[in-house]
Amino acid sequence: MTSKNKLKYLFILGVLIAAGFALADSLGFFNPKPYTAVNHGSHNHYVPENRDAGVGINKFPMEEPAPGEMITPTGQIIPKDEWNQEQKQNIDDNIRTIEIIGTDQMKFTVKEEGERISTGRSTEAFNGKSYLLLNQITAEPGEQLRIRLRTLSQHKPEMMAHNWVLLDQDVNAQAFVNAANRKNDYIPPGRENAIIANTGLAADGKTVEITFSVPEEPGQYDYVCSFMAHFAAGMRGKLIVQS
Ligand SMILES: [Cu+2]
Repeated sequence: MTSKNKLKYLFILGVLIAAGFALADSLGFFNPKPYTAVNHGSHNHYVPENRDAGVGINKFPMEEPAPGEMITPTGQIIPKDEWNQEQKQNIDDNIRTIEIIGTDQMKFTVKEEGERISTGRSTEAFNGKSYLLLNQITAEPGEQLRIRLRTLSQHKPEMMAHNWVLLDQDVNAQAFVNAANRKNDYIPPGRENAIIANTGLAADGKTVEITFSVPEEPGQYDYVCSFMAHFAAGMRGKLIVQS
C-alpha cells in the first residue's frame, strides 16, 4: 500500500467515525436523561433535574416517562406538549392563575395544593390520575384573578361539560342554576347582575378561562358549575375575599 493510499483510507475512516458520532448524537446517545433514578429500598423513583425541593421523594414516579412525556418538578408524568403550553401561558403576564380541572365526578379539582386555595380529598379522574377537590379560593379585594378551567371527560359534550360562574354575594345559587339550561348555554338571561365573572362551557379536552377583578367588598362568594345537575353534585366552592 502506498503512503498516498494509506492517507486516503485514514481519511475515509475519519469521516466514518465522525458520521457515527453525529448519528449517535442525533439519536440522543450523548444527551443525559433529564431525570435520575433514585434508589428507594426495593424500587427507584425517577426525579427530574429541576425537582421542587419541597416535594418528597416518594411523590416521584416509580416508572420512567414514555417518549413524549416528562416528569414535572412536583413529580407528575405529563405530555411534554402540555408542559410547554403551561410554561408559555405562565410567562404571558403576572396575573395569578388558578388551574382547575373539571372531572366526570362533577367536581372542581386541582393538581396540587397551593397558596390561598383550600383543597379537600383526592379524587380520581377517568384517566386514572388523582386530583384534589378545590373547596375554596382566597383573594384580596380588587385582585386580578384568572380562572383556567379544563375538562377531562369520557362523555360526549352534551352529557358532560363544565363552566365556572362566580355569583354575587346575595344571589341564591340554587335558584340561579335552576334557571340555567342547555337552551341558554347554562347562563340564564336577565341575571347579568347576579354574575361577577364566568367562563364558557368546556367539554372534554377543552380549556376555558376568564380574567377578572375580585370584588372590593370582603365576604364569601359562591362559584358554581351551572351545567345540568352539577351544582347538586357538589360542583361548587367559595371565593373568600379578605384583605
Ligand atoms: Cu360541571
